[in-house]
Amino acid sequence: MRIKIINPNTTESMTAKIRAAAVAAAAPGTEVIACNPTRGPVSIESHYDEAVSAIGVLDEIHRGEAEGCDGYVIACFGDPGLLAARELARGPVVGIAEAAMHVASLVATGFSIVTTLQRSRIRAAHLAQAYGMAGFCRKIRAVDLAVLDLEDPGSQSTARISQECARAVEQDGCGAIVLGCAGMADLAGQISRQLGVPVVEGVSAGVKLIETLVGLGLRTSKHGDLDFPPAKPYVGDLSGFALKPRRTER
Ligand code: 5HY
Repeated sequence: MRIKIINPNTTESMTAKIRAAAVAAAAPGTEVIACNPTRGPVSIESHYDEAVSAIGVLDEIHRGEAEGCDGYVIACFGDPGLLAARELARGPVVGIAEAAMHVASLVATGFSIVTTLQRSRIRAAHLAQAYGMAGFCRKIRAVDLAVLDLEDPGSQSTARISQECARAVEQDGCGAIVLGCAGMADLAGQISRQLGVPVVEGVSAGVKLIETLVGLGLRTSKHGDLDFPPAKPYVGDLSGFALKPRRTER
């Protein structure tokens, strides 16, 4: 099975961290391709960053379809371009926010999310609502670090994240923690051991979900709104995104 993990931002050190988490989670026999777009924001911290980064995600899905990928993980906690990616892909696509929230809801009746910036809490709340996870989500906390601070060993980011997770366990009535950034993919094991609760990061959760879905023989439904997008001309710089007419495969 070949799974493509797409870091929607353009920071290669973060892609390397995501790749390591994905490879550690993958079963023997699963090939992991980890990539990031070559154009777009260095980190995703706003609706604007998400909208622009979705173009790079779709570029990578197009390439992945040509490379014969069986499934995809979108490795940014905003899950940018998720539904558009599902329209393009034959196999399953999961976002790490979606994956982590669903997995946490299976091992606890409630989870708290620990993310980077205060403003990201609102985007995470929208996603919890959209995924039907709001009832499981006890609280969304932020550590007031920019996404790229997680790449800087001098930022004390690991200590601040684990302290915030500890506060969540003490104060929120949650049984599990969801880490709210792909740049935290290396921290789940150590924080879980420190706190004695499940700590879910979405990259490994996403890889295991894709392995499960592909193993069950499930593909993205092409009946309804996730069918391949209608062919039409695109003009200007985006003309390369025009799709050719195709016979729908079901
Ligand atoms: C992420 N940003 O996982 C998100 C986190 C966020 O560049 N990778 C990013 O704050 O939305």
